[in-house]
Amino acid sequence: MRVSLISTALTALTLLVPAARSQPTPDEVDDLAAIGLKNRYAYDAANEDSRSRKCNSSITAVRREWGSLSKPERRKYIDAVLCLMQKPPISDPTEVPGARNRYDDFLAVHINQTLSIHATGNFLTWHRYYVWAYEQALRNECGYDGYQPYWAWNKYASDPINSPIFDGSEYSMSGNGEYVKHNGTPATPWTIIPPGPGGGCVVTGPFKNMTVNLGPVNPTLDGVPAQQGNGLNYNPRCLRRDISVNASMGWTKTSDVTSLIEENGDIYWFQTVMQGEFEKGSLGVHGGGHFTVSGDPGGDFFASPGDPAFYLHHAMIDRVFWIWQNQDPKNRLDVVSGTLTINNVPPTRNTTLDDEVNLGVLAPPVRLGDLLDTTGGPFCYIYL
Ligand SMILES: [Cu+2]
Repeated sequence: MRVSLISTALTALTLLVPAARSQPTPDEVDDLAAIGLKNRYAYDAANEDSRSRKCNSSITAVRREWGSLSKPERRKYIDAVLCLMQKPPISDPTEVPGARNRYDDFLAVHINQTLSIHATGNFLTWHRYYVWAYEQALRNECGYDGYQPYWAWNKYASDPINSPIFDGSEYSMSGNGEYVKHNGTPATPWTIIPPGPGGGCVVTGPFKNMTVNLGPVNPTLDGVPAQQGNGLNYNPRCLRRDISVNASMGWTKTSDVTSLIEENGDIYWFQTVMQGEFEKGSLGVHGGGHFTVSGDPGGDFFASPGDPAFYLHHAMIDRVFWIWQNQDPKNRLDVVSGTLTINNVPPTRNTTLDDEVNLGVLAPPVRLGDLLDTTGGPFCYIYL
């Protein structure tokens, strides 16, 4: 008898969903996710040696959309992030003199590796592993019993400031920055995001007193200069945002997400369109999400994980990758494209499945090919 372990898990989980959880209206991205999950069950059922067989029903984690979490569930996640910001760092102080807490350890690794993890062959797997390591830290070091939530950009693209993620309530990831006049955000050499209603310090919600300690390296906000050196020195300042409906409507609408998934069957094009074709004026859903938040460090290519919304954004990036993979599991679970250097500058060899993905102090190195299946390798999670 072949019963999909994941579908058994899902049935069990559906029964456990608390009644208090609100159910957002499913959209076409959710439809593609559901089709993908069905495909994946069928694929697993037909393949005895499917890697997901180790990821059984009792341990499959389900990552959910922020707006579908109950308020107490949101608050548990927020409190775990605040807890991480209170724990001592484990980075080598000679390498990361500015790290003051465990949250900074994650930011430091991203700053350090920025030029070898974006527009490279490892972009999707590196960030998948990175978000997973963060989720592990929240759970193992801060007692969090949920999983990494994601920000379904498209559900709130028309009004991100009033979304449950950024509405500034105690159940949000904090609100917009205070209004400060500025000249807009130079997202790329080809695209300047017009100034929005923020630009200053975040003064509402759970992260209003947060101190950003590292970076910026490549700031995009007027009046916030890059720090001297490599971005890893101590540079305490407030969290700033300039939430932009221009960016969210520009690149993260439902049609932006569905076309990315449906019109790019090849991993090269999928990851290229996702990350943005800057010279064509496109930020892609990746850049679109980052510049919906903007500010400091959100608008800094290197230090963007210094804004705690980063992890919800990158969970959605990972979900879109997962949805894309599940449209054709037979052909999309062992794919890699790209080289070792950003946009292949300077030129380097092609990335391979046997390359190592390295997160420094955050997690042990793993073979890239083992990070391509969210229900195989070190991972055991799906998205609902
Ligand atoms: Cu990144």
